[in-house]
Amino acid sequence: MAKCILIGAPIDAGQKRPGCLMGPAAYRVAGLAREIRDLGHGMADWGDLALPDLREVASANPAVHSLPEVVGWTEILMDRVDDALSEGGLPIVLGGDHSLALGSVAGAAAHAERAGRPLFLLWLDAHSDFHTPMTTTSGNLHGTPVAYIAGRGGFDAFPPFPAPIPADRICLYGIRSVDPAEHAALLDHDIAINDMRVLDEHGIVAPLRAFLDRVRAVNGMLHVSLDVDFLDPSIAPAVGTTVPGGTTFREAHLVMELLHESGLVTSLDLVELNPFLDDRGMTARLMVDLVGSLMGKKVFDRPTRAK
Ligand code: HAR
Ligand code: MN
Ligand code: MN
Ligand code: MN
Repeated sequence: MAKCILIGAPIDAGQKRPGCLMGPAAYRVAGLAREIRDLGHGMADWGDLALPDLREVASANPAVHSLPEVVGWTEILMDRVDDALSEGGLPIVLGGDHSLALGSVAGAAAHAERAGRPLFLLWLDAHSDFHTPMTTTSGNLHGTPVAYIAGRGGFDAFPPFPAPIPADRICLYGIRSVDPAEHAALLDHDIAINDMRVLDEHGIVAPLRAFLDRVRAVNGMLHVSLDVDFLDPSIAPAVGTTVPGGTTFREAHLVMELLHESGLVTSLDLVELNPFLDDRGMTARLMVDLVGSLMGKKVFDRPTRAK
């Protein structure tokens, strides 16, 4: 059984549409803690983090906004996720926009380095989030975490990433929106890109199994970053950056069930939920259900037969 630790990260600063800061509250209202407890896991809620005093940091790219805020969140999340892992917990970071992954994955990386274990990243998202603060044209830093995690340059204002994750330990899953600058940079990196074209052809299972096998082979730690827009907008409308053609209800649950069965997940982000855009809480509830599947909820629990 896992010891889950909820860490609220009410971050809006990584993009321009207000509302993501209500995400942690929506997950609590939708019953996330109860869902996890009812499955028999340990559960602690560390509450919502507060933004520390801001340092003045300058951006060389005038499009970038809210840089001091995002740097501040990165620093505090890095510390708290590392703390949660050091206590033997499974941190679940409740966003907040996807810029929170700059800090959560940095914290997981710091811990993995001390533990002497390789860290892998599964990025469940419509977007590749592979901009640097120098290449983004929207200036929205939620579009940059994968580049930071992979050790790309241009993040001078941020704490140095503890141990950049080699490209072959990163798996982008479900993507269907990539900007030209991201596309060019991805061609230079050996990141597994399972865009929807690949998933349509091979199905949702095989590419994920292949990645999980690689994690298991080296006793890796696995951080999963789940962006609401991984899901099709018809079932998950509460996100500012909807992209048609996302994963279905059943595909998303299957991904979570496979992750549970793997036993490999060591930390998790739930990002980009904007409750202001939701339809009677349906997206928040679906995200809670998906966490249920990730934590072992099954329709029918087959007892293992004695041989
Ligand atoms: N690539 C676009 C940009 O940089 C959109 C990024 C949207 N990112 C998220 N997270 N919603 O995946 O502005
Ligand atoms: Mn600490
Ligand atoms: Mn994202
Ligand atoms: Mn996205």
